[in-house]
Amino acid sequence: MSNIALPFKRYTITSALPYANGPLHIGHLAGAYIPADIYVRFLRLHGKDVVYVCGSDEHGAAITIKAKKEGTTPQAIIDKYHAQIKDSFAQFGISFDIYHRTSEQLHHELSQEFFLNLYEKGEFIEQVTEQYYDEEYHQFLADRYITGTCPNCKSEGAYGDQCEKCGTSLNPTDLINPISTLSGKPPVLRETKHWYLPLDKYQPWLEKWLLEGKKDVLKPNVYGQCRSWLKSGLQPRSMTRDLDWGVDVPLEEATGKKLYVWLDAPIGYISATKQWALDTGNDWEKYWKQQPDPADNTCLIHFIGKDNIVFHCITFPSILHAHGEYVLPENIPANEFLNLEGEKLSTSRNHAVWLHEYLEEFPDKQDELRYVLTSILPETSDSEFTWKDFQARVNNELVAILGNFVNRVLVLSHKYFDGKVMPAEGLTETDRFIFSELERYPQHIAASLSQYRFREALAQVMNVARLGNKYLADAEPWKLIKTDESRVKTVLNVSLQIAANLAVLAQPFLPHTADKLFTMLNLEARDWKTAGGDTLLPAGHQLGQAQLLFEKITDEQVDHQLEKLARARQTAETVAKTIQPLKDNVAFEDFIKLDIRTAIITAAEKVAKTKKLLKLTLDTGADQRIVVSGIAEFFDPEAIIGKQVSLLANLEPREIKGIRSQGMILMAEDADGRLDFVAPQTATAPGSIIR
Ligand code: B3M
Ligand code: ZN
Repeated sequence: MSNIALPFKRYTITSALPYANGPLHIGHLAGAYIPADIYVRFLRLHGKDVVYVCGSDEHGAAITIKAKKEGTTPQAIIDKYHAQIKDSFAQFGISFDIYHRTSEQLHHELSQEFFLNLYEKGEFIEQVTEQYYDEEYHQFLADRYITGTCPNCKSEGAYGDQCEKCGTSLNPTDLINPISTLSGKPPVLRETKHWYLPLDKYQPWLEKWLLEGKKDVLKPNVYGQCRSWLKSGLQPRSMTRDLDWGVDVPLEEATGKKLYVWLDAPIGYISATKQWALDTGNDWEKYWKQQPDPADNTCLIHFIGKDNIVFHCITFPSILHAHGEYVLPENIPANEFLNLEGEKLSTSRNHAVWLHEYLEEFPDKQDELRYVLTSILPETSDSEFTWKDFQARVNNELVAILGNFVNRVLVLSHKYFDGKVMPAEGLTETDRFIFSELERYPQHIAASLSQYRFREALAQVMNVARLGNKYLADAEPWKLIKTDESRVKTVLNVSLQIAANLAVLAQPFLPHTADKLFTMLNLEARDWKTAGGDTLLPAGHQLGQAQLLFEKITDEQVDHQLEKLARARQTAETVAKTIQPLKDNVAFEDFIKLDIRTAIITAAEKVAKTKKLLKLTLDTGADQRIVVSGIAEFFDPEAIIGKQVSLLANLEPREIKGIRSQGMILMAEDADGRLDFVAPQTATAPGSIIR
């Protein structure tokens, strides 16, 4: 019934390959996986020839850095996270035809073939440049392995590719006082040769293919980014790296060098397809290469998050174009970012909802998360997940509308007619209106989906459930049953047709729920073209048992999640504070200029009109002096009289709140900002020297 144009013979759908350096969180699902899965299920329901491929991205500095941090090998890291990621996807019903990995031999070979193909065509520019090298570790340093002072905001600890404080993107040579994170020593510049993809040469082609050809095809957020990249002019980009983890550059003179991870990762889509074809007896080339017969065409679509736009719209298409035999992506429907409780999702600060934890805490509630995430997908701009909103959407929409409707229809059918579908007779105008609405919806939903408007599509599915809820509430079969049984038969028949339509329409979005619904209705899963029908359940059909589709999310569950996030935030702050970067070295001559000695507090009082300051009188052995100290929040003046302290005695005297303060007492500050005195363990004569 839906007459949506799906003109291609074949569909190759990809979702970004997640780095196998950590578990998945809701931001991943909302970015590149839920939309793709909905789209793929929708295509399959139209009987289309689809392959949906993905896999773990197992190369690049992200993996080696993680391995180093955890004191293990890259191989151990990718094995651990590949398995965990694959399992999370499977549990959420992300219906890949294959979930591959880029460490596979087949992938290495195909990536090398691609490199050689371009190399032999003379596409690469070979260039020798100076790059940072760690002499102690005998290796060139990936951008992330070099830290230093940001030339822009002057903060310490900026990375060779970016300052995370001010967001400026950097080259390693921009850093002031660069340090290798491997040896902790300044790296040296060394010459090294690399192979560059001449993106500047492809610029005119990209302008035509992308800016002209895809103006009305790409989502505005994607098109805008591409235009600004092209406007600022493309530069050659190195496709090789001096690394020891990755795909070997297949040239003798490049021994020890690896392919740039962003060269091999998208080829991962192709190698995954190749493996799938081997496993299933298909021809992978049909899904990737241009075919002589124009009707024998393939539609390639990349689902990604916005941080990957340039690689999928500019770099990878340039590579495919330079190669010459491959199809180019039809569309790249990138999503923006999903935030969590008012903040950016952050793996390093553990501000995230991890999928493997969700699955433990909300067992069998995959569709609830799929539903909420689909409702708030960051399709055109960043969006936000909050646990309160999760609860509201589950309780007020899934439970109160969809679940409630389906449950009432089933229960009433069992109660009045032993679970048999009764004939619909004497249709009223309302009944006819319902049937015409049912007929209309599949096309509208399909139209939204084909334009990647997943939120809108799901909202319409819920409107079908709302329609059913209202119809049932208005008809009141539980009252009517006493007076007009034949009308009740019709009302329940109409309601059951709505429920059956819901089962068909819900499939792309809520696959687990749709399965349950089909079981309850004792119906085989139906493809999209059956949607809209008013006899999906023929009279006389025996229904299955009613079961609850959803249950309410409790306040306790929400509070628990919020507490968990708060705890994670606290821990992250503690870690951030505890691991203060070390200051620059000082010379011993400078250190001994400091006159630190013990003293005893002989008097203490609050400084008027301040919260933090105490005025202390100290016995230094040599004199009695006044020091103003910011410790009032932690110590009562009376309680500290007689305490030993360490005093920096030759600090330039300062006027604080009108009091002349002579020196500074030393305090230890823990991660929570709590202060404590630093003093000898035993009673020591005032004036003892500390060094
Ligand atoms: N692994 C980057 C990312 O996870 C990268 C995507 C590869 S897609 C070919 O954001
Ligand atoms: Zn900065």
